[in-house]
Amino acid sequence: MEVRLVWPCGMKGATLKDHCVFPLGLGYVLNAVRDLPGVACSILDCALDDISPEGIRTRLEGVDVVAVSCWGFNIANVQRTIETVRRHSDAIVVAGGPSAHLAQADYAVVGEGEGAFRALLENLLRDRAAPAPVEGVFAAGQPIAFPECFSEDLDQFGLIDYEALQLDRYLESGYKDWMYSLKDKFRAAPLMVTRGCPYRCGYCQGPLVMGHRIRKHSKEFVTATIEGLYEKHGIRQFGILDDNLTFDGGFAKEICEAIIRLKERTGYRFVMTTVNGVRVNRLDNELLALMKRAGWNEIVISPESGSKRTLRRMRKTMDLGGVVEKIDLVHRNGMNIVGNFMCGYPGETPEDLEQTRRFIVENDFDRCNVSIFNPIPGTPIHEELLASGEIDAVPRKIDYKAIGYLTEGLTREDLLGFIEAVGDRTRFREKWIKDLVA
Ligand code: B12
Ligand code: SF4
Repeated sequence: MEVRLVWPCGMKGATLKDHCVFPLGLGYVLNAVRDLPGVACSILDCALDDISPEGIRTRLEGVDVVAVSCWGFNIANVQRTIETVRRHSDAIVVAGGPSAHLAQADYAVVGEGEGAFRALLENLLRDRAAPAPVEGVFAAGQPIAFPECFSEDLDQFGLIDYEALQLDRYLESGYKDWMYSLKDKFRAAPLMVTRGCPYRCGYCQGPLVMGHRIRKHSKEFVTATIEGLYEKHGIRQFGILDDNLTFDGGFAKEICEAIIRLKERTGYRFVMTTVNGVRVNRLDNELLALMKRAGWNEIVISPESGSKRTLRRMRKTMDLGGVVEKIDLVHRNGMNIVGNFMCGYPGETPEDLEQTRRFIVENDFDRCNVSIFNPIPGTPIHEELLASGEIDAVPRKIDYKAIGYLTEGLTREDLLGFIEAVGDRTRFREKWIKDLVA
């Protein structure tokens, strides 16, 4: 059975440099099915090879299963890709990834993909027309729910094959990790250490895709990944993509210590990042000191709002006083601090925005990123807005820089005025950046 894992092109018109997401998830899925007898699986990267959703028609000969990765930002292209496949071949279409539930595929693999996709292929090999059901896989027309089953052993499918994912070509095409204080400086690659997040923020899909329980790769897996990337691809910046690396503070310290030992043993020099942010209440002096020694120079946190009322509505259990203390602690450990904030959350008023503005300008962030709230299908707040009739069910592109939703208490001018008032507050400590590149 010939299986093609498809990474669709992203935003039309944007270059990879502007809009580059590395298909790490497909690396995990590929590993999970590679050794399956009777299956030949490879990746078709439409973003890298500039293949339009219609252009895929010339790549379908002999392909039995087309399995597409769906995110909110590429959902329109996913849909066009699926239509092309249907017009030009009789391949079975499978959708996977965070927005799999929105695609009109024959089967949607919802949530973590490895085990479910492998089981689906096994069942298709036995009976192509009517494969036995698999938990987490939904046939067209079936009501979809995010599954609760997640694999415990993250190491089981082996190290990620960054060659198969064409990391070097991604780097040539402009792929970069998001280290705000040092953009474009080092060759970068992403990796995962943990999956899952115990929190339940109303706007976030993370725990729906990867569950609420934290599951971990071993220290050995992490250091072997870093060593391989350093030696084979010249990577000097490692971006940990986890939702919540520091939730288990003890484990996060063990990971830092393992990285420090690797550096001491090999003489390697590289930096570490956690672009999605770390949970602020889990940071203590010992962890921050270890992170600094392991290679972190910038800590990203996501308070999201300076208004207690908005934080309650977001179901974000965040103590703003604690954030202020941790900003100081990060600085005392010689690292820059970046804050992610959101505006336009349902129920917000100009007074909430003013509290957030004050929180940003009165505290010592080295940079703040402000996004505009957009409801992500499947998240608790999306379902709430849908039920109240405030939004419709039509899938829309998720773009945090555009006003795609406007809550009753705010005008467009309020939102744009807030963004302007917060302004570009980048002021990284030069000394720490110089230390880094010395
Ligand atoms: C890391 C990350 C990023 C990184 C991406 C880094 C990279 N890879 O290059 C960055 C910071 C760039 C990013 C950006 C954005 N992200 Co983001 N991101 C994540 C995060 C934390 C992890 C994603 C990841 O790489 N996981 C690692 C791999 C192993 O998992 P995976 O890709 O999900 O793949 C697994 C499954 O999804 C599935 N799978 C995936 N593809 C396929 C295909 C098939 C065929 C099958 C069977 C299975 C399958 O199996 C895989 C293995 O289990 C998730 C949250 C989460 N926990 O999922 C949010 C998340 C995916 N991001 C989200 C969003 C909204 C965005 C942005 C739109 C935000 C923005 N600022 O505009 C942008 C979009 C990208 C862009 N450039 O415009 C949403 C997605 C919602 C949606 N439905 O699309 C999530 C769920 C978080 C949230 N807010 O709820 N993101
Ligand atoms: S926003 Fe962060 S802390 Fe909240 S549920 Fe999502 S991953 Fe967890």
